[in-house]
Amino acid sequence: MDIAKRFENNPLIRPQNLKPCIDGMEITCLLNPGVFRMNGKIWLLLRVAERPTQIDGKISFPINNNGKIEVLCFEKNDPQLDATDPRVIKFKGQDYLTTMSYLRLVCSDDGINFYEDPAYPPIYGEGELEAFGIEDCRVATMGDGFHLTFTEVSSVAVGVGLISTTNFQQFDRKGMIFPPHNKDCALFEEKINGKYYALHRPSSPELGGNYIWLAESPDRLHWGNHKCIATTRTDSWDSARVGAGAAPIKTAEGWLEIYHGANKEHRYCLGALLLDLNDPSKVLARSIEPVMEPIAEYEKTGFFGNVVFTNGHYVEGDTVYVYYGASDEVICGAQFSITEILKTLK
Ligand code: MAN
Repeated sequence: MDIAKRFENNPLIRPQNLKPCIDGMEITCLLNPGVFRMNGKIWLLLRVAERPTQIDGKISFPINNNGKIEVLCFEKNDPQLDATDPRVIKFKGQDYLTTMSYLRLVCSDDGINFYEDPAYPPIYGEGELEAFGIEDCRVATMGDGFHLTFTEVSSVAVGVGLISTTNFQQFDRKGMIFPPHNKDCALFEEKINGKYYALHRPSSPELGGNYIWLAESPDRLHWGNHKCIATTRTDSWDSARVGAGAAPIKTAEGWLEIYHGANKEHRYCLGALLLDLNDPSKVLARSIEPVMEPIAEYEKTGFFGNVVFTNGHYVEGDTVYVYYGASDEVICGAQFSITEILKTLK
């Protein structure tokens, strides 16, 4: 059952509403924003995916080669090219992304109308491990600042990077904290029994799958005591992959985590998990049916249709304002009652 109340103004931001940041590129997709509050405003840290305007018969995309943007270009009819997925291509056995993503801030006084503030620079991938870009950034707001966990993509890996900042103007890059293959990392916004906790999503293709794991750390850099807390479910909406959304929400009944699940057809929905407050490796309840499905037109068609994907929200009383990427192309918002989500869990 879909219990999301979508914003009437959806989509809130489309690719054509922003100017590309990389010379010679266009914005192809806006996706999956991190969300936080700062200076009395609501901020989205957008994932912006750029590439050159496409020419018939060719596929071209940027990569970051040691700080220099290079464009790779392949012939579409090359027998060595597999371009069946709009997001990723394979050429001569090597995988590439069709766009390069970086992170970009927009802010708002009402949570609906967003604008850019030139005082806040975009965050680009840096170094070899981010050569194909950085994606899907979660922002954990804690006593000592904002902690950003995001996907670092390159020819050697998909892993999780960490950046800490207090002002979104100076950034402390901590490097890769969860090695490949890993993504969808959400930090808990407070310590539990003296330790930091994170949800993360390693992939184990030969045995196991794309499951949500929990880890603990003394310093947010070194992670251990990993435990698998949620697997995919056969014949379900979340049969192929599951991954954490934004930071778990603390409720009287437990930590509420809104997560994404997809089936073999790559249809992405949202569901929820309830974790024990004192020991978040204990799953108290989980959605049987999704709490949100791609049913609006802008969620069904776009760059990659049938996708609702979230990794950012803010909470006000019983309401969680969820920002999400629809069809891997536009930024949207929806609100949920936390009580209502909790009631649906089994
Ligand atoms: C998947 C999708 C893409 C993403 C790549 C690399 O294919 O989530 O959007 O670019 O992984 O992370």
